Amino acid sequence: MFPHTPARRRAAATAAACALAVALAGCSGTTKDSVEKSSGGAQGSNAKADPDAPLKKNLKVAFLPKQINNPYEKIVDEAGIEAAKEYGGTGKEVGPSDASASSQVSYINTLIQQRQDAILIAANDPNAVCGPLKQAMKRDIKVVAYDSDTAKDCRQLFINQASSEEIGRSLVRNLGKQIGYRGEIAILSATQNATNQNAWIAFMKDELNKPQYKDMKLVKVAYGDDADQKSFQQTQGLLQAYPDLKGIISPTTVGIAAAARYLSDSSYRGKVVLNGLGTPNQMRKYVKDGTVEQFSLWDPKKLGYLGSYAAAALASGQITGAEGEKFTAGKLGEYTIGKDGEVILGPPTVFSKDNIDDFDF
Ligand code: RAM
Repeated sequence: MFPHTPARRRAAATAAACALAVALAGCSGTTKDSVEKSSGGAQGSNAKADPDAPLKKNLKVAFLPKQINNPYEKIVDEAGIEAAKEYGGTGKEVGPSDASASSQVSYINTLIQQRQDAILIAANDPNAVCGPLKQAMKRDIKVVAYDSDTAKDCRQLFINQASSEEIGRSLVRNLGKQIGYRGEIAILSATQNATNQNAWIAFMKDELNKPQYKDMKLVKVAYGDDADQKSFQQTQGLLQAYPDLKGIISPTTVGIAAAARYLSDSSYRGKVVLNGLGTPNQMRKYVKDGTVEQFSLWDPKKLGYLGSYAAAALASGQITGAEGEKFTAGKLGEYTIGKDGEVILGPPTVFSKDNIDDFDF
């Protein structure tokens, strides 16, 4: 049904390999300089870690989400603020109302002026936030990316919710199974610059190059900008433009909820498969009404909690961000810093009608 001539296959494979290389290097325009430090980002190799140092009291940590009105980011940040109370510090959340590339810059500048001990950022763009974040690190403000990374030399740690590779590949595997490995599919993403989205999409494309997906064709990557209305309209647009569409992967909680809302009220309900990343509370009704069979996510509360403790460990000198260093994240226990200052929370959970009522977030 979908001709895969050798030339087309080769071109597709090259494109996917490039996309993957970009994702692995930290995305769009990340330079060699930004990955030159083998461990721990900007300051990881200079300072010395003291694993026995106690967590400092009265630390001020600030969460800067992609956008303030994203329900997922809210859960993450609130959990991080709660964690700060646990270790005797103060947390807060500030941020823009849209997820555009440079919308976070002025917030970083204000947080520097306020002399926060640590800034935690879910970056809307890997590079646009780099100048001010480097300024922050120069002034000994620790920088932790979470959810969506910056270029590697613009932060000391990246708290990743799950392995980016596992997220990307598993979404394709899951959707493939659901549609019998056959037919046109589309991706409904967030913003075009989001590091996390682009890393996942690169792995999705790479997965799709495997022989078992030869009868599946990715026809379009659409961008809903993590805005509910735009994501809803993009879903409608996809279904109009590709009447044979068999499946949509939306690796964003905003996108998948808007797409599910569109599908549930349309003639496509139960015919077009929707999979991706969503919160159980936003997706519950669509699982119950048969619009969505399954989707995945991790526990966003744990992500915020882990990020908060990692920031405190950095600001207390327990860790510097170098590979191999360990720290204790309160009740979550011990974590080890991996390559390039990455700390991984754990594998994602798949939600379906069988388990969705066990979760409340
Ligand atoms: C949205 C955002 C966020 C992503 C989740 C899964 O809320 O795009 O960055 O991690 O979805």
